Amino acid sequence: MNTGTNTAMITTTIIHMGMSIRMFMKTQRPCMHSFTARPSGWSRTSWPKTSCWPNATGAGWPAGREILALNLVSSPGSGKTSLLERTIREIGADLAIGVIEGDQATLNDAARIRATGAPAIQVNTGTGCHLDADMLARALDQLKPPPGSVVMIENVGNLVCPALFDLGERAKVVILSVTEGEDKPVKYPHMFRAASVMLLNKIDLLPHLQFDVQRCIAYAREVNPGIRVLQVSAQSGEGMQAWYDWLKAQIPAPVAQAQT
Ligand SMILES: Nc1nc2c(ncn2[C@@H]2O[C@H](COP(=O)(O)OP(=O)(O)OP(=O)(O)O)[C@@H](O)[C@H]2O)c(=O)[nH]1
Ligand SMILES: [Mg+2]
Repeated sequence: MNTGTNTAMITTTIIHMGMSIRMFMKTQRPCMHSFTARPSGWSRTSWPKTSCWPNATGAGWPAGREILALNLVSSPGSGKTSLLERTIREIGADLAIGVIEGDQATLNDAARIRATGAPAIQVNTGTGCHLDADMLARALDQLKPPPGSVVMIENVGNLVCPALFDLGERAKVVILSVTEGEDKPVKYPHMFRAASVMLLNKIDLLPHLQFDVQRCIAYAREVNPGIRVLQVSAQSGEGMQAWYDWLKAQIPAPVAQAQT
């Protein structure tokens, strides 16, 4: 084989390698992010003049900027957006709440939140199955939550990978609805272990289901003995006061006092 042939072979190999790497990068690209919507509605709540928010446990944007961020995680359809809609309608006058909505596609959930008067940014993850810190940082740049506000992050509906990503939130709140079966905490232990609170939603449906609430709670405590469990219905409003009490308790005293 002469030098010319060798050079041609090497060149062809390099071109193929380049194509393969590009193909790999394309197929491995985790998410297509698209950020939509203009936040509005922050002005309806008065803001504390001082901000004394302590650092959240997760290092990140929200903690550094004195924002209380909660990461709402669950399987699809457990009622995350319904819970947020009711929460904003019922206590949105006391707490400044902004929302970041994560879904693979559509602007539906951000539109539902905006209909309550709260600001919302929709993040579409394309093929991605969770929000990550980069997506969150970009969404926060658009949301521009003021110091002392609450940012609710509705993660992509999925009980697996959102458990593994720290978004700088104060806490993960896992929502499990009674239509999903009581064994979910032991089947998806990482999610229930990562969460500080489990909201057992759709309890208005219990009379129609074979769902053992006590067994479900025992399963949750088996994987996470410290998990707090609140039984709620985002539809009827039953049990929601306990959720509001927990939420307000996450707000440090100086800021809470400044808001009154
Ligand atoms: N009966 C009953 N239905 C509820 C309750 N909460 C939510 N739903 C219904 O459950 C369905 C899904 O609610 P969503 O709030 O869209 O659930 P989600 O978790 O935001 O869904 P994704 O964003 O798609 O993951 C809707 O039809 C709601 O009306 C509840 O407490 N009781
Ligand atoms: Mg939703």
